[in-house]
Amino acid sequence: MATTYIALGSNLGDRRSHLEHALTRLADVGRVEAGSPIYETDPVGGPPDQPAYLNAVVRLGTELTPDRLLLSLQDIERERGRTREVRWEARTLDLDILRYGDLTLASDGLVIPHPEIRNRAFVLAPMTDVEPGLGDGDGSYVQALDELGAAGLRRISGPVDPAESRWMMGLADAVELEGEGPFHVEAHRDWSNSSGDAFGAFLAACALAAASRVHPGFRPSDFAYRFVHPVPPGASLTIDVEELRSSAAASELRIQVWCEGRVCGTSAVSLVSRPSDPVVGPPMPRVVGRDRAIPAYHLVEAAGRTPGRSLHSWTPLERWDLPDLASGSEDVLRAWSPNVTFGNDRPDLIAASMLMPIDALMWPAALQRRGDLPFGSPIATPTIDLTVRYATMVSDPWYVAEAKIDHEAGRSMAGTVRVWGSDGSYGAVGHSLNLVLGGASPTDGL
Ligand code: A4P
Ligand code: MG
Repeated sequence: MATTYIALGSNLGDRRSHLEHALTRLADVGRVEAGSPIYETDPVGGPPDQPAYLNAVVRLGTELTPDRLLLSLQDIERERGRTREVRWEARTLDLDILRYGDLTLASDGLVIPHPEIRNRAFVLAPMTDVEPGLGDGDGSYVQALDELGAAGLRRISGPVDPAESRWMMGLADAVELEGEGPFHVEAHRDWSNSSGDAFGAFLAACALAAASRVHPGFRPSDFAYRFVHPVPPGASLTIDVEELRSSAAASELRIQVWCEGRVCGTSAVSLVSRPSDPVVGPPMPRVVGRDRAIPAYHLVEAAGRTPGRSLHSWTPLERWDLPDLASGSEDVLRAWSPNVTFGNDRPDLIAASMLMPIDALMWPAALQRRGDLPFGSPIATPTIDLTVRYATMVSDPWYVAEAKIDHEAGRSMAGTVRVWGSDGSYGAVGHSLNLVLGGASPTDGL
């Protein structure tokens, strides 16, 4: 079985359905192992005034030879009415072989690796989402992407759920709120799981999205969240916002997230009309390169747990890097968190990018070190208390987050999370207090 990377592109007709068709059909051609989120991208080259593209990359395991694979891809293109008149003209569906194992090939009809990989951010970004460690003789693709820049790319979905050959919902879409409140949102299955992994981030993002709807021009300066009860996937949430104080410069809100007749989370948000004053924090820690990052769910699996769907959905959005945890010498987790806010400066997503290390990684890290909780036993976190102080959160391609376990005793664990921008500026500090139940079914005793 060869591991291949296939680029998907469309800028004509119902672009999303062309990509979805391709994903379904790729599952007939081989095994879809992973897939990037969908990006909307500015057209590169070709005739002027072309519509924007949708692009994605899929990792496909296949038994087909390169020539047969190309023929199969061209069949799929034709099923979507692909015609070829002018080079780089608008197209319903374009499927290119980027890599085929370690094969190098240059024949008349087929060049592998695809010669343009390094010149195209619309290929490099989704490709390194799927596999941050990829590169060639000229260096890593992550570095090539850093040099090229990611202007003109916008993420519009979550990554592929390989079990179902579909694109998962991105956090921004999952918490899209309508109207003026109370707000209603479905606990989307892509962002829910019984142990709460990334779900605290989802609820926090709901609260922050509600706050930003009430005061669109304002940004959060202080944020506190208490995750009180687990929420079943698919449940209907109602989000109430009460304004406690307001002026032209600032507002204070209390937010309650209701589920099935009871409050599952409460939040307090302070908003300001202009960015808060810079906070002087510690310098950004040394981190290893993104190309050596470890997906978050690998860590959870290593701790003997089954990662929930929402944790998978985070993984390709984030490139986790945990040098200190790996060595076991320090109670510190460090994570690259690039692109969570990519093309988008919504503070709810920025906050979610900070919640992740706490929510998803701190508990398994503690588990790994605590002999009293055996590997493989389910854990649940019935409460999470999180307070965040924002400094200057700017729109930035990526952030570095650091989560440090300050204290753990019995079933509770307290920690600090800090966030830096890629320029080294200090972004935010959060404190979290979690109650961890181990060895019980996630909903036992709640
Ligand atoms: N071919 C050679 N090597 C390969 C390979 N590794 N994979 C041959 C697939 N095909 C390969 O391709 C022309 C010929 O390339 C094929 O007959 C095949 O035998 P095509 O798909 O018929 O024509 P094309 O796509 O117009 O040309 P090309 O050179 O493949 O263009 P690209 O590289 O696909 O670029 N901007 C954005 N934002 N997003 C895009 O997806 N795509 C293009 C097209 C331009 N601008 C874009 C995007
Ligand atoms: Mg092509």
